[in-house]
Amino acid sequence: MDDLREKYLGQIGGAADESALEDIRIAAVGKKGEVALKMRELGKMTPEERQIAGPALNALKDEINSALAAKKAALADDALDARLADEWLDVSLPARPQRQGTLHPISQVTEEVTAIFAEMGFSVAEGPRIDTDWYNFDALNIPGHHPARAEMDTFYMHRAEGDNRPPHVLRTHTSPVQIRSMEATGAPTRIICPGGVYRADYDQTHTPMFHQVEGLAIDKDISMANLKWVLEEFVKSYFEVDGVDLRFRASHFPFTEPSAEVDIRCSWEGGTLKVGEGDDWLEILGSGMVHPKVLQAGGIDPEEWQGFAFGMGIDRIAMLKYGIPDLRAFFDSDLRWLRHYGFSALDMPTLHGGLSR
Ligand code: 2NM
Repeated sequence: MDDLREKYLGQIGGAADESALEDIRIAAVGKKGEVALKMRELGKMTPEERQIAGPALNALKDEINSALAAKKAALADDALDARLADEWLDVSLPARPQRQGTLHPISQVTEEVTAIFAEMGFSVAEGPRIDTDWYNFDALNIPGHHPARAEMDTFYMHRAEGDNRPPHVLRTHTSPVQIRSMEATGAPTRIICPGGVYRADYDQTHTPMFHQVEGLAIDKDISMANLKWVLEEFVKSYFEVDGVDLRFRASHFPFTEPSAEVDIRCSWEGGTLKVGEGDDWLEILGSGMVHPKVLQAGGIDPEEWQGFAFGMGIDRIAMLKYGIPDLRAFFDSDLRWLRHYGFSALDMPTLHGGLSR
């Protein structure tokens, strides 16, 4: 029995894996194993011999079974340790660099503006960048002879000889989207229209393609007072200040009556813009009450409805907020510039999360 114990405990100790252990179990304590064979020999013994050998064989069987279980657990532990050593992951490492690509400041500002107006119940409307001269001009009370057509430096689409379709232009503002939206949904309505617009102009402060956001609110009793409140809320949210003075200067646009240009109080001390303090004024947008003829062009009865509209340059307010000095750099696709002024694509602006972080 001592030989058996030594032999099997030795084999168990050296077993490399669970299947080797199973072979040892069958050979030692299986139904036809060596311990079972020895037990069969108990019948040939005298009662005195049997009284000693029987319990001793049972004890040996128990001992081998315990050793098998212990070795099985040890092998499982080793296997787990090996996996842990092999499959480790350092969760304290920094995330992979995610500034491979960045959000262009114009996209960032468009998202910010959209988030602010969404909070005030405005939804986003979009439309074609190539539109008819009717949607871009006539519907907005800018007739063919109107100087605004010439002033706008419009890009006209080429027309083949004999093409009788109405002339098409690259839209010079996003107002045609608002006419289309009036036609499609009628009144009441509250929309903003952000997007690219085109004018044949190129110098330090003008690019032939730039971005605008225009707003439109139409209801039974909308007034200039509503316009002032909405714009004040917008300016405070956008520039992330608690208070700001607005100055409404009488102006003229063909599509609004009355019309006003809006300045905000600011200071340029030390070369950086501070909104809401100081003695300077900064023009940021144009606005007014939508002209009855424009409502009519959009299929809305001006006897029943009225509304305000406004428009501003996205590129311009992006430059002001983020201290970008040269407009033309917006469209150069210079990777170094984009990395410097770009925003993380994962930080979508929300009012509760902070617009610009
Ligand atoms: C501006 C200034 C004032 C304007 C008007 C309209 C429409 F389509 F509703 F008539 N949209 N945007 C508007 C009014 C735009 O931009 C400086």
